[in-house]
Amino acid sequence: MANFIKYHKLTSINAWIKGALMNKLSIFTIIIVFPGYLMFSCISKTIPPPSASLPVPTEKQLAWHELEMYAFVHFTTNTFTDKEWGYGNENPEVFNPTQLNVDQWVKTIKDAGMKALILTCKHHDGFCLWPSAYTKHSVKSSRWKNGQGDVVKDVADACRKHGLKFGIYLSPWDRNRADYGTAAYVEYYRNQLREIFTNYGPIFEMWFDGANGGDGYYGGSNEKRKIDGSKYYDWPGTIKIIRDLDSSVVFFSDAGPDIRWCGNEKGYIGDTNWCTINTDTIYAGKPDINNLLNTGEENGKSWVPAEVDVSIRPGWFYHQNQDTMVKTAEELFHIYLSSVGRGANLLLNIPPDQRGLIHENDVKALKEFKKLKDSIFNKNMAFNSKVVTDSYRGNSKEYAGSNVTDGKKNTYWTTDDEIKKGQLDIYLKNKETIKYIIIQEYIKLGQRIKSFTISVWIDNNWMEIQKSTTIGYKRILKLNPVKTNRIRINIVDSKACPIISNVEIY
Ligand code: FUL
Repeated sequence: MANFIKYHKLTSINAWIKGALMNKLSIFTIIIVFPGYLMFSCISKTIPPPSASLPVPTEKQLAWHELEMYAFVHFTTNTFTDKEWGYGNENPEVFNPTQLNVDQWVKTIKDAGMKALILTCKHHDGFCLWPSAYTKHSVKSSRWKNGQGDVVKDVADACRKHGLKFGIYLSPWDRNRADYGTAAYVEYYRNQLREIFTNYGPIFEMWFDGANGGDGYYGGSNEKRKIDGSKYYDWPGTIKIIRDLDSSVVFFSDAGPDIRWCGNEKGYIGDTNWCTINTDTIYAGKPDINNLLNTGEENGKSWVPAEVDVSIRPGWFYHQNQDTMVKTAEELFHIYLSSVGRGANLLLNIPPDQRGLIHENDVKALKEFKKLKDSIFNKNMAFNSKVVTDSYRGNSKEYAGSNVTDGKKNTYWTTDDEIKKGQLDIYLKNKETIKYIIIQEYIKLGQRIKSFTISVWIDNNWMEIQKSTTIGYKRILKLNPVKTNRIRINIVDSKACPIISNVEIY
């Protein structure tokens, strides 16, 4: 009994202490912990990022977008025979550059602000710039270095030495081969790809040319041959062979699969340019698809961004009579705005001459182009500027407007999922004359914006000065120069909540 009383006294004392403690804890909880928790959770609440608006680029494609501008180099027997398309019967001995200096090519290209080089290892005439084990129709039968030279190796090495990426063009159409049009030729072509990818890689881009003209030498047959461009080369099989050798390469052709043609050779992509397209019905050389390639498709199922290929001269190969026809710095800058400035990449052809050098006139034009471009994009007036938006995702700073002027490519402004428009007002410190605006979507999560306008604050009013459609990886808008201290980007419509990672003003 004594034990019983003792036990109950003790338990009730314990209960009392516990109760008191609990009460204190409850009071403590109500006064301090709970509001603290609420405040903490408000501050630290992470709002999830928007989910991807499919399709999205692969890592390789993202890296490709960032290259923006690189050079094409067309060089073969045509350089010495003054032709654009060699017939295939050229004597390999004619290939004999007297002062070949690939360092001069690479330096010129790099100094112009380009990040890669794509070399025509074999053009339609079939002459190979490397000593292929599968044909005699190559540098090894030329007078250059007594047949001991290898242009592909020299260029690949020079690119690596100077920090440029190296890419290749290997014409599927071959006007020299007797077996062109048969299965044996496709095997020949694949063997050459194996050779190049094994000996000269890594290769950042492989350029498949859709041209299949018809007539040619074909080992002496001198006839017209037609192949079915959609089937003959079995592209999926060919591409698999290469991917197994080098998984880092991106493939260019009319239809992709990684990069698509822009639909013309004049140097422009559509003002509306979707990186997305439905590739199912497109194949290299298919007629009447140029307009589609030029704009892409808003609801395309695959991410296949466009590359704009154009030559600095009228021809793709060097011709002395075109020495005075080299595009001027202003023309090159216009091309830059119509390609890179519309979310495509620019592949600018710069053909070496018979000496094996990039001609002085081309070097001069490239230098002036670089100077002009640098003078225009000299000081980004928007850097670190205040940005006021009509809304931002979950009211979380992580997605606020200031992310577009912080100079970081992985931060962005975006809205709540259901909001498909938005306004970003960029406040400059002083009134400035503005001439260009650069806008970039955060394409990692897909291309979204369908239409937008630009307005400036003048005389206490917003004045609309530009109206356009897509933005994509990069949009550069040339403005009629205007003095203002406030610029409004108004996203009018978007496939999903808009996401902008960067805005620059010049
Ligand atoms: C075309 C070719 O026929 C031209 O000669 C040039 O190589 C150009 C880049 O592609 O299809």
